Amino acid sequence: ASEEAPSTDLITLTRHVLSDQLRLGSAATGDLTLLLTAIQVTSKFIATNVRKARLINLVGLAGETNVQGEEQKKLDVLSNDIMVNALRASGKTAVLVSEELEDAIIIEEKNRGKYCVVFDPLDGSSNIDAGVNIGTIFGIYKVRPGSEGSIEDVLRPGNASRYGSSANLVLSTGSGVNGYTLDAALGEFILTHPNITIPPRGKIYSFNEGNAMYFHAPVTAYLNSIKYPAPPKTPYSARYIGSMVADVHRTLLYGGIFGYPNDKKSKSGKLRLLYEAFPMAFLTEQAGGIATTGTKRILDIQPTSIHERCSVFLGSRDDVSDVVKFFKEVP
Ligand code: AHM
Ligand code: MG
Repeated sequence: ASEEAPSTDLITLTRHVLSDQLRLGSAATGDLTLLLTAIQVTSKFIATNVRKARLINLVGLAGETNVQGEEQKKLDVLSNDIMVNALRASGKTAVLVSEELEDAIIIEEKNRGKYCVVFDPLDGSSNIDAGVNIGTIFGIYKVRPGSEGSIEDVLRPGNASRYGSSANLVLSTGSGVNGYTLDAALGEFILTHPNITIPPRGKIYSFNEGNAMYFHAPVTAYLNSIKYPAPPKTPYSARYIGSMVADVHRTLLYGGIFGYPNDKKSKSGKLRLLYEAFPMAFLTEQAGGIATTGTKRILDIQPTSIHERCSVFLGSRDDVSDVVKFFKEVP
């Protein structure tokens, strides 16, 4: 067997973002790099807490309080606190919107920077106890010129936001998508999946079909078309984890389609526009795919409130185009 010498030239996330900024010749102040450093630390901190919590759950019979006598916080609340504390302390943020918090946080003047961060601190939390992949989703906006930080800075179409990400850190700074894997020994995210590109067509569909009886006609017709195709075509495979971070991650790498449509019961769908649909739509488009509500490009939606929801179909160009066709043709 051939033995490869270990690489002595690691491309860490920080190095990669810095070189990207130099390459683009942007007036790099280092602010974005510092903000991303803070976000990386939160990802590591949240990841260790998720692992610890699994162990704590095993000894959970001892009671619901830890050794210090403090009540265990639910992991999603804990993750939210980790994000808020780190982002505020970074000095680079002006507005924070979290799935866990009813209201946006406007950062006080002494800590204020020029970025707004929208995030879902621990997406897929219904999967925590099963040890299934969960992760953080975030989007970063610059405050509008002259603004001191207000909700209006984040109530902007998704293409005004610049970056989005998730579990095995996947990041786009607006010129393609890169995947980084945490090297636990080094404590660094290492570039392992440069320039992720979604295959133009896949063989996988990812929907919660438990909602099928509520689906609108175009969605039902589309799903039937991939499950009962006219020969010689063969049916698609179903894969649905129920963690958007994991389902979208797979879709980016393998192709196919992920969908969480609105339906007769959930009139606006389930996923949140600002910190679920926008970041994932951004990553998808940057990787060469499409993200739509079925009738409209997700990144073009003008949000009107911070927690609003929207219908989502995203993934391979040809697969998502098929859904759009069904929306045009099926009444
Ligand atoms: P959450 O933010 O409360 O975890 O909900 C969002 C999650 C997504 O990760 C996932 O795509 C979806 O909800 C799954 O919903 P369902 O359980 O209805 O299939
Ligand atoms: Mg979520």
